[in-house]
Amino acid sequence: MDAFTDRLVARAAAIEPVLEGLLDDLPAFGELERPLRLMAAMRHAVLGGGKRLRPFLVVEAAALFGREDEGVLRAAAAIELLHCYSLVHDDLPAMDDDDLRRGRPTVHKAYDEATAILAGDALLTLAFDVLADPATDADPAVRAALVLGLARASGPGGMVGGQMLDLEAESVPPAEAGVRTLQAMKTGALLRFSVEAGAILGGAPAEARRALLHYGAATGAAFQLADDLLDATATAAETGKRTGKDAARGKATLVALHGVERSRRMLVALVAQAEAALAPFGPAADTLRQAARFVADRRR
Ligand code: GRG
Repeated sequence: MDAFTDRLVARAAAIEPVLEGLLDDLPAFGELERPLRLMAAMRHAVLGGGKRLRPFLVVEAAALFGREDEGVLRAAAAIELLHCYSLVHDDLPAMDDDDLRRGRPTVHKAYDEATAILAGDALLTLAFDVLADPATDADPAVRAALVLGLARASGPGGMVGGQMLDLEAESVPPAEAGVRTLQAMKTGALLRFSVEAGAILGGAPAEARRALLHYGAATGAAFQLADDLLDATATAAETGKRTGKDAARGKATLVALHGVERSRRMLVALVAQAEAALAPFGPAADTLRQAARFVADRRR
């Protein structure tokens, strides 16, 4: 493993016990019985898999401003909980209808559809619970900024809205600007917010925060373009392994509009944009630079 991958793995290992703790320690109502099946489904959705890329971005962005503590890990874990909710719901029969996620049965396969819907709902609400908890940050203004940022990134003007536009794009294919917008909402917004959350936690000055937002937007766009390139260039054997509706349908992507070669050049340009946005931070931001390259070069 190279030094960057070592760091990604080490950061993921640090997030794991925080996620475990949050999933074990559900906010309870007095002595009421705990919903054990729901809790098991939530654990299945979250634990033991995933690159933990969004937590990595939170932690690395906060570290740029010298902040590395339990509160940062809690905020990073909250964003991962929300990401896992989106995966659970995206895999449902009404959406992508996937049988496998992170090499294991999807939540509705391992449990049932109603439990998967509830587990997703519970992960979504738990994410906001964690951000609003004073254990994440003593300053109510910081907590409010995190809650508002996550709501905007994941709600109708972000991930959920982007997913709706993506579904509609199957019947009415959008022009390029429409594809870019829906992708920025569907996958870009949460990646961008992950970087922003680190800046909020680290008390970044306005200019540094703006620079990080540019970095996050370019990295988010690179993530989606790389994903679409991986789909477009998958071997027949790899495509056969994919079970969901995504494997079959023609999706609205930049690769579909521009082809593989041009898309690869666009991906290189996006990484360059992400790196350029980090210029004000100098070598201190090298890990974030490597993260943009990793996102573009990954094999899933
Ligand atoms: C259904 C509410 C709802 C939203 C769906 C973002 C999204 C919108 C769904 C996620 C599902 C998906 C397959 C999106 C495409 C982007 C992608 C490959 C996400 C997977 O993220 P990674 O690569 O996964 O970070 P790991 O497993 O490493 O966390």
